[in-house]
Amino acid sequence: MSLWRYADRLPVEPLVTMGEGGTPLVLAEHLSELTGCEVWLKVEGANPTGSFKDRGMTVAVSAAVQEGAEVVVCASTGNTAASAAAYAARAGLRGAVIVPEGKIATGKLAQALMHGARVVALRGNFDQALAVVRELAALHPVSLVNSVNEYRIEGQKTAAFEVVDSLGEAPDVLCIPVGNAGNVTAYWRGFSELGDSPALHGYQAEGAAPLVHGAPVSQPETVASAIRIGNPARWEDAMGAFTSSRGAVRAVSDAEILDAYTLLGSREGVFCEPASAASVAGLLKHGAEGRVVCVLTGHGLKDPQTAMNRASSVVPCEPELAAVEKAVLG
Ligand code: AN7
Repeated sequence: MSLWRYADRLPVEPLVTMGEGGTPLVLAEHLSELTGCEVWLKVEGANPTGSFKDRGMTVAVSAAVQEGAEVVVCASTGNTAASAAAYAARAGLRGAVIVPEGKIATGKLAQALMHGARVVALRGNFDQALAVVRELAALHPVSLVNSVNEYRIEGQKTAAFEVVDSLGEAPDVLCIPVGNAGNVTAYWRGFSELGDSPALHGYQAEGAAPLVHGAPVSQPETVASAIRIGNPARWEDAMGAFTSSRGAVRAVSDAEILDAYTLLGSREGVFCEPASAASVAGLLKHGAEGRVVCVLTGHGLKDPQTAMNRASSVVPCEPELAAVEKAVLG
């Protein structure tokens, strides 16, 4: 069932929707054994365009349509671009996405282009792209669908509702990757509306950890391209969420992220993108107690290159039984 089952807690009608939300919450047996916690994975890669962004985009684009917008724009590290492009296409609006040149994963570029969006490769990073689209939106009648848009947060808060509905109560801890900090803001809003919140444990990549250092990072770097963000737009909201929930924001290294990414694929059967694995990397590094939900924000198919760099190579084989026996069973 889609997130629109919570329509009474959302600010618009579902004008543009394709079954977003209602994603699986999967018990992670191997991770539970490793950590001594009861670990659950919220598999957000199961959304229509492969990430949690669709939760916010269905609400934001429904609002844009209601307001008579003709153009939808965003800055993006990949997932927002694909999601905005898809929902704009479905709504019959023009979509334009600004991405950091050479820094977004192949799958997302293909998606945004297939949905007919204008894809603009900015010679700069995400933070510069966001600053410039904010200026653009102040001057022109375009609908800005980054998470500075309140409708995005409203849609994304439904993930917290789903977690509580699945478990019967809030977990003790929720581990979540943090980039522009919209999602942790949304989970906090959702749990707050229910009056039952876990401790929110946010994780940033070491080379892109402004909230951990308490200062913007001018040249963020990480293998987790989705969270290569140096100056989060939802800074104050996110810090409020960590403090109020008695949680924390911490950093994990690229090596730790890639180890968690590999473990999720090979032991839990869940292929997420590197940024998503930051939540599990953080849990493994810093530990937790009780019942823990790790949010896996996006699908691994976004970024085949990182997967292929990481995984073992394919086995070449002649078309004969003996060769196949050796290749398969040897
Ligand atoms: C898979 O698409 O910022 O802290 O432009 O794609 O709410 O920003 C993506 C962010 C985590 C961080 N995991 O969420 C974008 C973009 C994945 C993501 C995040 C993103 P926020």
